Amino acid sequence: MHLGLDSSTQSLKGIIIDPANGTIVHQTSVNFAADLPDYPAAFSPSGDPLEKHADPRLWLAALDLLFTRMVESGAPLSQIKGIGGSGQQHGSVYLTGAADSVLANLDPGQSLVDQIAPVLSRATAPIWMDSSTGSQCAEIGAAVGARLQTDTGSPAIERFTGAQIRKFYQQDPNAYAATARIHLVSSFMASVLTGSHAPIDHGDGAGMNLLNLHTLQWDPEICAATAPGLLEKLPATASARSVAGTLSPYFVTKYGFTPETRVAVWTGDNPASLVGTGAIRPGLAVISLGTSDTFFAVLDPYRTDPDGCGHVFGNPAGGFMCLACFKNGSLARERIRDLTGVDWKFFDATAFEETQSGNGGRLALPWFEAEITPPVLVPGLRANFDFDAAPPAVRIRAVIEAQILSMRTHSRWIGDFDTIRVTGGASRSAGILQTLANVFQARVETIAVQDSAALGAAMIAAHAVSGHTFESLAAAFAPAVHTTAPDPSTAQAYAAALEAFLTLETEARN
Ligand code: XUL
Repeated sequence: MHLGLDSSTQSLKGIIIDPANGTIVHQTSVNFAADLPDYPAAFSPSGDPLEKHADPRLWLAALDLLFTRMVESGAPLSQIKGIGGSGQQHGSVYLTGAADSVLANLDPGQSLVDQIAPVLSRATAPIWMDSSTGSQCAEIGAAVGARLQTDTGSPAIERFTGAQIRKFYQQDPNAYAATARIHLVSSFMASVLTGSHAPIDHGDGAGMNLLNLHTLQWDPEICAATAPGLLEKLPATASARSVAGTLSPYFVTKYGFTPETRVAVWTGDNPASLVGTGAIRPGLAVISLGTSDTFFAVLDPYRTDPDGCGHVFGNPAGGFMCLACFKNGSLARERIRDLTGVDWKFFDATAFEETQSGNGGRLALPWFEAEITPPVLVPGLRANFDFDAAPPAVRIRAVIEAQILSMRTHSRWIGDFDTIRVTGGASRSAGILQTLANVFQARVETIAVQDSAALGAAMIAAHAVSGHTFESLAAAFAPAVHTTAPDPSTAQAYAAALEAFLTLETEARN
């Protein structure tokens, strides 16, 4: 059996798969807000609303809690051969030189938090929701020039780890100097599990503006332009198809894993979702409706986004994937549901039955937070009608259609697709699935598991540790279980809606 973990923005999820039988054996999760309210998952240490950090102790406490829950519910931890994982992308964890011996000698009698917190050289971890590094991006972009995008897959991006590291170096040079290792959330979690510094894979590593996609190594010139001595502080790079190490005795003693359990190199949540949705070959696009909404697909050879919003990441199965990320995803849907005061049944289905495709031209850009795609730093809802006076169903369709039309517009550089796999919490909504099919005029498929990042992480472990092929794993765990066909009679309404969307977006950005 193989365990996949997904350390995301709002939760830590675990899923155990049995590849021999093609079965999902166990699923558990820890919800950060409900279960660990003492450690904030997204806050601003300075009060700047563009700044978003997490308390890294959260991820450690969640790991102990998740395994405790798994033991309590009888999960077969002693039968796990391999553990894989994914992390929210771009977030970074800063450790002193003392981390090496602390990680190697974890005492099962104490918690992970108590032992690892003292070796954090930075108390907080900037995460992907952070948009506060505009000046650092300008500096890195000016120093490196156009090859930053062609070689790393993205121009200088606010939430990417390079700009975040530069900000830390500028604001707290002493703490930066005291930092011996900088990990991503993914490689940090793998390091805790193995008891030694784990590598960063090419999927998550490409979200740092530091990895040269031609050499698959850290780019020395770009690292030097980002912060002094950075190259020496980064872990090694590795393929997600390799093993990081064996499981630390801490977890063997405390939770009943066997000492032979091996830990695969972790990756980012989007690359893991690519695997978990079975989209590791060209031709199939994925829309992940999570805290962020993302649109991604394999593209080999890769191309970069001419508008400078999108990214290229490593595909855990080899080669590359292209991605567009929208920050106002499920949090915006939750805000609109709260504002309209409806229940999820109304939000997911009734609202779409009570309104027409195209919503009579009414659209609302839900930029409750600074947006990533397109880049918008001043938050706020932007509607082209009297939003507050409209009935709930009209307001809901206005937001969902704006989200989907934005995806349509800003994913064009990746390509046009006949079939799109949809995953994440909001893929339960019949109204959203039908609107996606109609806006893209594509077949929309869902798979049985909504947590495709955790599933993908388990599949990566089954591949890296036990040699199962990605094709056989996708056939067993990610077949399409439901298909929504596009309604061709809506194509004209959405062609008009796209024009209205572009007008509204252009006005809102000026
Ligand atoms: C991708 C991105 C988000 C996070 C969410 O570039 O920033 O999708 O990975 O966890």
